[in-house]
Amino acid sequence: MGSDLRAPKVGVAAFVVREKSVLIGKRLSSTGNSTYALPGGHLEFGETWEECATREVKEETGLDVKKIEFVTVTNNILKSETTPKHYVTIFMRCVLADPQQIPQNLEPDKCAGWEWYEWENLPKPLFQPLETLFESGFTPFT
Ligand code: 8DG
Ligand code: MG
Ligand code: MG
Repeated sequence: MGSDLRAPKVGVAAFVVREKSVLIGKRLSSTGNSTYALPGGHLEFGETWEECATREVKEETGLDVKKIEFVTVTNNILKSETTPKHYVTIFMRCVLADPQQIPQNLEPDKCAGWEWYEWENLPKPLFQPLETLFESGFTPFT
């Protein structure tokens, strides 16, 4: 007890919703490499979930978002990674502050590019936490 230096991390992922679609990108990061996922990142010390979602969406896509709200949380033990990863992931939902704004790929070392996909027509393979959520019947649309 207490000898395991590994600890679960907190991830925040954002459903940026536009009509029936969500913004998805192919990951180039080591965790979940080549799988499709939402914009998002690690919760920083002192941040609210809303602040983290807003910051990560801006850093990764250039988009400004509003109406940021909590939707669900998942516990993800990623065993297929080179070193096992454990994330508690907070899923937030938001909409574009300016519906005309176009996503940019601002971290091309981490993402192949951002595209809008309808929820019933998501690209494959999804990042495992998103796949699990999708398979559970969850929808980010109310
Ligand atoms: P940062 O250094 O900018 O803080 O982090 P990042 O490089 O942007 O982190 P990330 O891997 O994109 O996100 C952090 C973790 O959040 C990720 O490793 C696992 C968890 N996570 C999920 N589902 C999703 C998802 O759909 N998208 C993103 N981006 N992260 C997710 O469990
Ligand atoms: Mg990030
Ligand atoms: Mg990220």
